[in-house]
Amino acid sequence: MSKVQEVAAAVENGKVKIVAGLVQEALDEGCAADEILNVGMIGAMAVVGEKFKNNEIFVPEMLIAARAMKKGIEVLTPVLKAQGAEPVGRLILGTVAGDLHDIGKNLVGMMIEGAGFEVIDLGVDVPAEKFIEAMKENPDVKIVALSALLTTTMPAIKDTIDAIVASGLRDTVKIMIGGAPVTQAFADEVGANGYSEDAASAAQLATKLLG
Ligand code: B1M
Repeated sequence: MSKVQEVAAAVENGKVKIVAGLVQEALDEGCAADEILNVGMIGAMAVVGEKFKNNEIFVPEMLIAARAMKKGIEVLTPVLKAQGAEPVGRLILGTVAGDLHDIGKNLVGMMIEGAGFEVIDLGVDVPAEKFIEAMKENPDVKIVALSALLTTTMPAIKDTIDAIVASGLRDTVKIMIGGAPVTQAFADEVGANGYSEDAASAAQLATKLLG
């Protein structure tokens, strides 16, 4: 098994403690950082996402794999930055105003990072104005991703989208939404560009929206 394959297997199987060491060994052996990222890590997370979608693994395994990937990315980030490798795109993510749930959002962020994006995570209980401020500060952002876990905070998704429209910035971004009570019908109703049910499909959707 090549070192890159070892990295992929370690990420897939959530071997948090050994991933950073394996990534370093792969770099020391002369493997290209982007190959380690794309084949070893993003590829592994795609497998994890598929397994999650097919109910072969569940949230804890996905969280551990995501954590393992983060450890590897910590080692790769300075190398990739030094090489000037650009992320595929930048995305603003947050849980909407009034809502403190962040476990799902964090998973979504990790999976989207795994798809090669740079994620600007605004956290939880994010008012519409803060999303707009972040869009103004980061004009190259192509996607805004809104999470809500409560039926009572779903209207904050609509309020956020309405505020983005009112700010005149709606045409500069695609907006994707999700969270347990959110549906495709709701996404259509509030004028979002896309909805996804889980973190794995959120990463696929972000890639599609960028296209
Ligand atoms: Co809360 N809570 N909670 N809670 N909580 C729920 C959501 C609830 C369903 C529990 C229940 O009653 N059965 C219920 C909501 C009912 C409703 O609105 N229909 C509820 C309630 C009522 C509340 C409070 C109001 C309770 C109270 O205080 N009386 C309160 C509200 C606080 C607030 O936000 N203002 C509250 C508080 C909390 C805690 C703080 C204790 C804690 C959150 C801790 C944290 O997040 N750091 C908490 C928790 C843990 C839950 C449950 C048990 C678990 C949520 C979770 O993390 N799931 C939840 C019950 C449940 O879901 N079974 C519940 C795991 C996570 C991986 O899944 O978040 O769904 P999920 O994310 C998924 C998808 O939804 C999707 O992908 C993720 C991964 O696959 N997804 C996206 C999420 N965001 C996405 C964005 C996308 C795309 C996909 O694109 C942008």
